[in-house]
Amino acid sequence: MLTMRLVIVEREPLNAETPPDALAEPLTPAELFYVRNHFAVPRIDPHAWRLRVEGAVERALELSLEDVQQLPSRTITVTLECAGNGRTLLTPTPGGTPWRLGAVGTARFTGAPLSLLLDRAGLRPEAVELLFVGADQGEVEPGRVEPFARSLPVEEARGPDVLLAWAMNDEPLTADHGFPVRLVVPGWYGMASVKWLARIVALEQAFEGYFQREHYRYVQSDDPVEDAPPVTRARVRSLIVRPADGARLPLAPVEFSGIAWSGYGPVTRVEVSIDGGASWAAAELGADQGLYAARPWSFRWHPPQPGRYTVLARATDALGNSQPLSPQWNRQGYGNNACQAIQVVVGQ
Ligand code: MTE
Ligand code: MO
Repeated sequence: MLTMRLVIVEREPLNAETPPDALAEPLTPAELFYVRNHFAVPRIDPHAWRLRVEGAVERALELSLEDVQQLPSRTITVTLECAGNGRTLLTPTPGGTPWRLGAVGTARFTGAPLSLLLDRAGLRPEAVELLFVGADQGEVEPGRVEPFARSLPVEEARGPDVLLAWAMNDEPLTADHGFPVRLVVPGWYGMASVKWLARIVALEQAFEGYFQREHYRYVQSDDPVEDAPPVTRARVRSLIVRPADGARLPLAPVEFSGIAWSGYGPVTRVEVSIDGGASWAAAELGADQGLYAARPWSFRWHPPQPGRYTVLARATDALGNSQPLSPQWNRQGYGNNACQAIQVVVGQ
């Protein structure tokens, strides 16, 4: 058996992709699940760790890990994708972590619904956003040190599926994935799921931190960054997992397989093109692991003759969102959900 490893993109801080073969499995083991760290991983003593809930609330709270684990919990299978996944396929390639297509993974996350905690704290009507502050921090610009922190509008934060997760695939979170507790915001690109959660603050105004105002925005050309639309839910996307790009195949029936997901609703259709996008045929959808989990798909193909073929996959979700054939460029390189194209060579 092949020993799979993360595909390292940057060493310090660690940024690494899920290996392609691991994406063929319904769940990605934590050791193979992509890692996206902006700063050094904070070392947290679980006994000393406390989660504070404060700001525009009736009762500020301070919870130990045990307190969080004693709240009623839910387990949800969630596909998490980094908003920068596929950035290197944009031309010109924007700056930022040079992700190819492996900044995505699927895991079972267990934790307390955030809404429970918000009810206990008693959100005041003035609250407009919830801010989630990580225990990691660093210099974001010369002389400006900030933690990784992101906010959500109150309605989103109150959603029943937003979790304060303390387990991933039924094990405690690993250091890289946010031990001891992280936020998991199903359906949203990964940046919303703040790791190493330290504080939750109910805000009366929109948060203006670096990772909210100056990053995670779909900026076109010269728009001021802070006016550009924010990156939120994951755009519908499919990946071709097998065969691999560049594979040489015999002149015999072959099965293409992959996964498809959308942060806007269930995937309802995956189509495959073997002629570079001129014609499309429906793929078969595999087992449904829930609303937020990537859906496997497969497509059997009888190559008509030897040659080089460009194979594409295209997913559509219940809202009718579908993948574009060519990427939609933006300055920070987010949300590239263009159809993946692979080449296969069919021999005699
Ligand atoms: N939370 C903290 N505290 N620090 C971070 O750097 N990165 C975010 C998010 N939460 C980040 C964070 C981004 S951009 C992504 S894509 C996901 O975590 C990645 O989660 P993972 O490393 O568990 O795959
Ligand atoms: Mo990300």
